Amino acid sequence: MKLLYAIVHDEDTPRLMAELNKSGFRVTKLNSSGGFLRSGNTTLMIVVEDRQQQAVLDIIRSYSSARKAAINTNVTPSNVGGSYVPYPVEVTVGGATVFVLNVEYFEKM
Ligand code: 2BA
Repeated sequence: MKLLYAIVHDEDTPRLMAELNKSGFRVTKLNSSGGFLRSGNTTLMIVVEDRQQQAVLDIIRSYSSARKAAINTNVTPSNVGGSYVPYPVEVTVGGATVFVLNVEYFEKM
């Protein structure tokens, strides 16, 4: 069995969860936030049989979209007398970041 952690954009979550459920996959949703942007994202936990891994990845790929985000960093150029100047940096977030782990044991009590 495999445990997939999929970090996805909040806005993609409802549709993605609906599509996973529609295809018979169970999902646990965790509210998370990225260490770089410090803004909210969603981590989905999905446990499946090995043979189902590709189908889950295909669904995640289909319903996660990449987006641009901007973050302000403070820089101190020498020509502004040592004061901090906000400097916007644009990054591309996602579609999805997925980690796949082996599940040693699984039981529902
Ligand atoms: P964040 O950490 O908020 O990162 C958002 C986006 O900022 C990243 O998009 C990437 O484009 C950029 N970024 C992150 N760290 C950077 C750095 N040190 N220097 C320059 N740019 C940087 P994604 O790569 O698509 O990641 C989206 C979210 O997925 C991340 O949000 C984080 O929550 C998670 N993530 C990505 N890679 C991870 C990893 N190796 N381990 C754990 N979580 C990860």
